[in-house]
Amino acid sequence: MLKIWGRRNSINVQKVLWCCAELDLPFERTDAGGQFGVNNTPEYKAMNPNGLVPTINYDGFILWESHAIVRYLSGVHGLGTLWPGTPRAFAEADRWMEWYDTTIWPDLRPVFWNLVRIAPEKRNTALVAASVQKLAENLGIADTHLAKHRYLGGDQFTMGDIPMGVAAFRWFNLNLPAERPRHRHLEAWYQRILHRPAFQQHCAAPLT
Ligand SMILES: N[C@@H](CCC(=O)N[C@@H](CS)C(=O)NCC(=O)O)C(=O)O
Repeated sequence: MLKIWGRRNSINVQKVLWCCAELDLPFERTDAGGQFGVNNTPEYKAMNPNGLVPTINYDGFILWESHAIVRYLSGVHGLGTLWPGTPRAFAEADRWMEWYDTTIWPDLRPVFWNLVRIAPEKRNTALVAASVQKLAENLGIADTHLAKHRYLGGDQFTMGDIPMGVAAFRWFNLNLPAERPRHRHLEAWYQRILHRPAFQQHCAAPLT
């Protein structure tokens, strides 16, 4: 049985839960992180020395880092679907997982924290404004790509859509201080993502 540690409102845990639901893979989840604690106990840190969520134990194989987990589960259970079947197709999908980490999350993180988790009087509004501006520009790169492809990795849904799917949910649901630029192709892709039952089940709750 696959075991997952992590709270349901964590963006990184959601990637893994969504992946499992796409793969029809049963799992047992233990709340950890945030208000639940657990992640700083010696037992947890023996599994994941970072003290962060998510962590999985799949038949004795312990793994952390959400994208590594998504790639692993997709490779074991989704060859030819979530895990594209050729090295080139794999790279097409994988690129967007890397791009999320290097280009989107560094700006989305401060926007999310300031608008959702930090008290209004303590918010860094200048940082939010600058980060929103950079996000708007960078999301234009995905928009241009999606003008020619139904999904980020190509014509079918793959693991490459998972990190950007949870990021897009935040982008389109946060109460941003500026108007979003029109990204018609990104918006159409986001609608396709929103209609996936696995996404609705694990990733579409109000942001907390
Ligand atoms: N790169 C790691 C980042 C993990 C991470 O930062 N997790 C956050 C939640 S999104 C965490 O554990 N925060 C501490 C907590 O929840 O107590 C991954 O993708 O798994």
